[in-house]
Amino acid sequence: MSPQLLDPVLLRTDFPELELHASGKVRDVYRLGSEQLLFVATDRISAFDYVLATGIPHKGRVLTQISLFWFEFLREVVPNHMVTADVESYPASLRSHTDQLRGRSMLVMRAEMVPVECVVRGYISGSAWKEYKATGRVCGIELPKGLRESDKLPEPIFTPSTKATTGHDENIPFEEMIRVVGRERSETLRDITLKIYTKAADYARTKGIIIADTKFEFGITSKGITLADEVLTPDSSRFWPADKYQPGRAQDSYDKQYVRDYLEEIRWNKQPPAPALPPEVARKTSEKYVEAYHQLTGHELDV
Ligand code: Q0Z
Repeated sequence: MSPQLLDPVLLRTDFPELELHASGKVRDVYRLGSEQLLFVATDRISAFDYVLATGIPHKGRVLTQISLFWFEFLREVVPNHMVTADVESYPASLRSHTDQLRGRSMLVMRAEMVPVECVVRGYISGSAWKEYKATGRVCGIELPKGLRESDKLPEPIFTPSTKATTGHDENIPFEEMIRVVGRERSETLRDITLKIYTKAADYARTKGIIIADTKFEFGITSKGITLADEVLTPDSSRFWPADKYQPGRAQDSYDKQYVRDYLEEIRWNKQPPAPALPPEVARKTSEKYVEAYHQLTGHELDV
């Protein structure tokens, strides 16, 4: 087998012998028998809802390693779907792909997914800020008057959402989640969501990172309610550098700010096709991801 020379940028996975289970903007999931899935994080990046033409070196590995860190950090609070990320112990059928899978993939238990996204917010931003400005509430939760954009909330709030037909998630009241998922299960999911967000956000804050909000996905497996999908990554969360935090405006993104600034600078009309990034923008963005991993975990990503 030919050795991998240098972590090449992976834009698309190509496993023609595997059945695709789901494919997202930046990652792909394949079926492995009936019980397991292979999750692969590519180096694709999205901005303003589109996948850009340029990959970000190491991004897939950084996101995978961040999820693995949190699975371990949270393992005593909630079971998770991870089986192994050790490519050498993957099934023999994946042997020919070992080099492209290393560091950026994991084998997981296939779960019966809960059809509601468990969103938790410690700060008011994005769609919640819009809803609050219009109604004073978010997902039916009354919030204090006079909040500014990006303010810390008096306590974290659970703001479930469902995939709307537009492709954008739609915030729903907790009562609507109860109709879809059932009361007892909804209450359990809400309680777990608030508990793991609080534990993770308290930890991240000690490392200089504000996790303003995040989205968890749960499934049901033989372990009961199981934390699935990616967890507390910059793609599923808003990470803000704590030393730049300034309520009253939108915050800079920890990871995507160079990309957004470039796309604004070239005045892309935010219609496809999405542009490519200059090498320096891709390189500086890559450095931000690698830095986020180091800042959060204290571990070096070998680059
Ligand atoms: C997660 C998604 C992605 C596109 C399905 N353990 C599980 N069992 C069954 N299904 C899933 C999981 Cl995590 C599952 N998604 C979300 C992930 C690309 C969509 F990488 N879809």
